[in-house]
Amino acid sequence: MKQPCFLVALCLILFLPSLAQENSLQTPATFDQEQSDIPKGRIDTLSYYSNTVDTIRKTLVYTPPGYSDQNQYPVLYLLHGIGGDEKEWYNGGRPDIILDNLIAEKKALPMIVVMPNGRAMKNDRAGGNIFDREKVEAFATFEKDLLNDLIPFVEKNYSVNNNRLYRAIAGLSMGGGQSLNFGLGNPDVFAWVGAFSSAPNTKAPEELAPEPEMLASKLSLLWFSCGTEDNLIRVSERTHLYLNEHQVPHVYVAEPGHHDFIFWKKSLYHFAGLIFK
Ligand code: FER
Repeated sequence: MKQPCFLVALCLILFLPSLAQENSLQTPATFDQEQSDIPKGRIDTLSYYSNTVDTIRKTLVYTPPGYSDQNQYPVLYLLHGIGGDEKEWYNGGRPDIILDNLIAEKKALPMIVVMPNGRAMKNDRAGGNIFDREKVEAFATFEKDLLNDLIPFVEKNYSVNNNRLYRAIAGLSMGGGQSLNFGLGNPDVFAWVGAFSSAPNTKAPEELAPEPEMLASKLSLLWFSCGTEDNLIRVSERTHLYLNEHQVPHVYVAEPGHHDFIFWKKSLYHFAGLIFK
C-alpha cells in the first residue's frame, strides 16, 4: 500500500506545479477597474462607407489619453463574437478602462483600438438566428471590408503609423477566428495577431498556415488563449499543435475559464501589453 501512495504524491508534486505555471496568467485584481486619478482615453462612434457591403457601417474607436496629431499611433483592430456587434466589446469588456489602466502604468503603448462590426452585410444586427448561413458568411466577407474600406478610413481620419509593424488584429470567438484567418492570411498587413477562444470559423491549420516558415519570419506575435472549460478549445488546440509541429513561434494560454468576458478581458489585458513593442 505504501508504494501507490508514494507514487500519487510524487506525481502531484511533480506535475501540478508545472501545469499551473505553464497555464496561468498573472492578472492584477484592478486591471479592469476604473481609476479616478489617471488620464482617460475616449470612445467615439464613427460611420464609414463600405464599398464591400455598399452601405454605411458603424465602428467604435478608442483613442488613448492625450491623443494628438503630432504622434502617429499603432492600431489594434478588435473583433466581436457571433452574438455581438460593434458595441459588444465596449458593453461587455470596457476595453477603454483596460487600456487606460495599462497605458497609465506604462504596461502598454498608447494605441488606437478600432471595434468594428464584423458581420459584413446590409443588416448587420445580431438579431434572429445568429447562426444563419448568410450571417456566418458575412463574418468571412468582413475581410474585404476591413482591408479595403475600414483600414483606409481609419488611416485617413486618424494619425496612424501605417507600417504593418504598427497594426494588430485580435478578437473573441468568431472574431478570434477572423483574426487568425485575416491576420495569418495577410502577413503584409498585420504583424500582431491575437485569438481569444477562436470559433469553428477558424480555417483548418493547413489552410490557415500553408507557409509556416514565411509566417514565422514575418509575425511579431501570434497569441492564443482559450478557457479550459470552453467547448471550443479544440479549435485553439488543433491550431497550436500544428504551429508547434511546424515551428511557428506563438503564445498559447489554456487556463481555467469559460466562453465569457471574464476570460476575454484578461486576454485583452495581456495581449495589449505585448503588442507594438
Ligand atoms: C459554432 C459554435 C460557436 C460556430 C460559431 C460559434 C460558426 C461562435 C461563438 C461565438 O462567437 O461566441 O459552431 O459556428
